[in-house]
Amino acid sequence: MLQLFCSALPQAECLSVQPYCCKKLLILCILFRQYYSYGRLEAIFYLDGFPLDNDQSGRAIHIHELGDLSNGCDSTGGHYNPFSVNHPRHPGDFGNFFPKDGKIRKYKTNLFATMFGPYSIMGRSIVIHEQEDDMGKGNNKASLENGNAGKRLACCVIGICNKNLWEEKLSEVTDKKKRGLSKRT
Ligand SMILES: [Cu+2]
Ligand SMILES: [Zn+2]
Repeated sequence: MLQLFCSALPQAECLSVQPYCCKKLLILCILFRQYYSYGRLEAIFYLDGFPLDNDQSGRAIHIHELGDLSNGCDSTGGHYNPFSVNHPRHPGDFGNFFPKDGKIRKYKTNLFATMFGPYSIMGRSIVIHEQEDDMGKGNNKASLENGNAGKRLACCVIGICNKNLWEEKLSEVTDKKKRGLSKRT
């Protein structure tokens, strides 16, 4: 079993563009788990600090090609696209996330990305965008490349983590579900 962790500070550059969001978007924790190479990838999205007054806007999350933060989120390249297909069929096209009370708490399974073999996502990056992903329906070229999700708010490089983190975060995410607080899927 392999567990990966992605945690980072927000895009420094966007402080001037979206101060209300980036300044507070400090806790970014995305965990992955996959038991064996043909098993499906699971992920926990655990993010804090979205603006409370703008709760309705969806945020796109993707895996980008490069784990290079030398120029902040701008040096992470485009979507990780090992099979040269159109968006939103990239392995790291996770879709839209809708913060509640400034938080995203989401467990996803059956993801197409993998941690094993030549197409491993290890060492690549995750980017959280300012806007919603149009899921390839924007009728323009960018829609089929990146979903027109706008500015990069925050990003992190995917690396290996301590396995206790998974259990800790998962119980919180699934507890919320049981209490019916997480209605969006
Ligand atoms: Cu992206
Ligand atoms: Zn994509």
